[in-house]
Amino acid sequence: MKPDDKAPAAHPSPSLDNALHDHQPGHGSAAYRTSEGAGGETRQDAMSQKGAGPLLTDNFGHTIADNQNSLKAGARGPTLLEDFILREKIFHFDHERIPERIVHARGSGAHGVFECTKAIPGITKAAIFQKTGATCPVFVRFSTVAGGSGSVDTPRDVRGFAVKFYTDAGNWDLVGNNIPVFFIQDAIKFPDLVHAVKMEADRGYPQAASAHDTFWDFIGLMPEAMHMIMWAMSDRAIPRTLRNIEGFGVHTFRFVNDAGEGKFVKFHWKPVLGLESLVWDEAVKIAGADQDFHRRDLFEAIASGNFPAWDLGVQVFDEEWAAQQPYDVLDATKLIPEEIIPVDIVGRMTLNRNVDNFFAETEQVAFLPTNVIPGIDFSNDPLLQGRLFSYLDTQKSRLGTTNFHQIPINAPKCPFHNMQRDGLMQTLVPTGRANYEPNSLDKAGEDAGPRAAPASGFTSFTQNAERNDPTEKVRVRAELFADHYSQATMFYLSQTANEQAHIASALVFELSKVTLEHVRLRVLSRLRNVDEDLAARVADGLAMDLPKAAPAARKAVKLPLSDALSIQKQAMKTFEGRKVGILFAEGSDKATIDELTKGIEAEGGTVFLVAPKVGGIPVKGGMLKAHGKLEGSPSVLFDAVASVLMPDAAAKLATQGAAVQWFMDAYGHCKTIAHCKGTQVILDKAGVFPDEGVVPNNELLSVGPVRHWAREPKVRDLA
Ligand code: HDE
Repeated sequence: MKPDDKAPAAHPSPSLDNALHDHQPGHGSAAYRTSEGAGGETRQDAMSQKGAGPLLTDNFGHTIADNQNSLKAGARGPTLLEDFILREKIFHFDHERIPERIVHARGSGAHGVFECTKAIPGITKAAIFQKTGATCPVFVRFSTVAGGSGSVDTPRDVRGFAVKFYTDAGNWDLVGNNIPVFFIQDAIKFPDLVHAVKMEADRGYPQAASAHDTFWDFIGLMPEAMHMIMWAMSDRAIPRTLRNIEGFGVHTFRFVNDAGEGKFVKFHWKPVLGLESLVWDEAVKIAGADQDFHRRDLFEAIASGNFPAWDLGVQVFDEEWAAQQPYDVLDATKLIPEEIIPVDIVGRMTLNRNVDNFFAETEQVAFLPTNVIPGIDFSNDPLLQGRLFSYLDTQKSRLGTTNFHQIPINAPKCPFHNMQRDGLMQTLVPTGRANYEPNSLDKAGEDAGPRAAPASGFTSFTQNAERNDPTEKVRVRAELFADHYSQATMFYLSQTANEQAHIASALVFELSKVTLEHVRLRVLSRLRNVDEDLAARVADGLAMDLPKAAPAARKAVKLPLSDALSIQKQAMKTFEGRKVGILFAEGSDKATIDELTKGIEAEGGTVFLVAPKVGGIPVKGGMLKAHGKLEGSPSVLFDAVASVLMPDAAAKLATQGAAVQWFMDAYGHCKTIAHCKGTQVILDKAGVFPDEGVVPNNELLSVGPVRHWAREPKVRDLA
């Protein structure tokens, strides 16, 4: 507040000189002048009053003279209704939010490019796969499923992986997840699934969590969910970054070639940086340390030129092969192991540009599984079939108008013409009279508008590759849909022993949050059908007796195991895309820090310097500024840590909870800890014992930012 003794100025006084009162260029060209108004309010007024630069206007172009004060009847009087400037500003603000997505509300988006790296014209006529080297722009939105748009990034949850390809033949949206199977087989159960997992209807919690009664109640009653539950309880559901997740189209789709021949296809995205996940304790701590951990990571990686990339792979198979499998390829709770049908890489997607505006792009992007291009078609998967109705519908409710395709992020980048007209928020101005067809207006010299193209337009695949009797109208599931356990068992047994322990522990954690005992028992009875040892471990973790196994609708079959299902079996020992936190303090040796940094950066990693103070502290060899303060930069934010400390600084830090916790967590999360001799006093206090991942600083590069899973039984009791 301004002191009272200053006379209220009728006009802003430009003479004040503190740091605020400067002349700065505006976003465009006009400079503005900062001054103080009568009440001490900061005014930033344009230097030019003539509209030479960006003058502040209302939405109808009227220049605004005062953006600090509303119009009042006297200095202490009521605000006047005629203040159209105030009213418009608040009116617009009041309507800034649109309904958030009913699922996948929290998401992060980015632009990129897709390049076809292997043309497959014999298999599909899809424009984007005709020529090796062909490219098209893409927009990707990653998401969590259960939480609201303001929830955290690291809950245990499925991640959405939705890609919009802006091809020359129109938009193709591949709206998938980071898990190749789904909870349910039939779209009619989707609203029930989502109601069950979202916060409970009466109490409004828990937010972004599946560990509660209603979810597990539903799951226990849906044996078909068991395979998906194995994935959801595995480390796949707590990814380290969005750059380290796989993506899957989930459903069986169809490729159609020029000759009209159809093949079934499953789509896969393989992250170039490899798969990586968090440990549960780390995911929980990150939720507190940085709610936006994944969103920030993606944004920063792209902003710094470390563009994340994924290879697009396809598993192509025909109906004869499908007919011989012990499961139904139309059943979205089943996958095709890649050891059986290899994933053929046909393209690469690179995300190279952040959004300019989160709302306009990430929030307003509208994905539609019905967006396919000639050469790509649907199968009769009953889950996919339901999605074909749902998404168009939801966009109307979210974006409010059938013209949502005109929003720039949704519009195709190829020309589009039709006779659809008008509607709420129409922004196009079609000319002429040809808003119907057939017409013969061209005979009178007028524009007759566009016409259908039977040869190149989209035609639906008509052969009965599903071997189905379309004359029968039935509400049933196909026979093989009844095997709910074979693939759940295959997934569980394909994991490393440590990953199996993570799954068992996740089940114990989630079921421990379930208050209804009969729900826990029912889930245990289903787990017995997946794996007896798993069921016993979970029961033991809950201190419960094992119930009888649930009856299975169809006898399970023994399937070969698949290494591709395990994250740990595919771990990459690379610094690329990984972040190392280096702790230093007063007196630390700058040369050592510089050398570590150089080595990590040379291998494509990034370094984040952590210190007790950020403003620059004296070190041996000069001054050094940290990127983050110790208390705000816990080690959960890094893939590996190092420390360079003088003994006296280390002794002081050993009394600080934040410093001790830094190493305790890195150790507990099985990360590589590189350190100097001076650090030992903190390591001792943190209970860090030597092992192959606790090394001197000069061994950091050779050990790499891998997790040392052999350590885990020493730091936590897993189920
Ligand atoms: Fe979705 N899903 N879904 N879904 N889904 C939506 O569309 C729906 C399903 C997926 O980043 C909604 O625009 C039904 C499977 C992603 O904008 C809605 C069924 C898979 C996204 C909808 C499914 C997905 C959505 C909510 C069962 C993996 C986020 C807002 C038949 C293959 C897209 C919206 C984005 C979003 C319906 C099942 C993936 C309501 C009815 C299976 C990645 O339309």
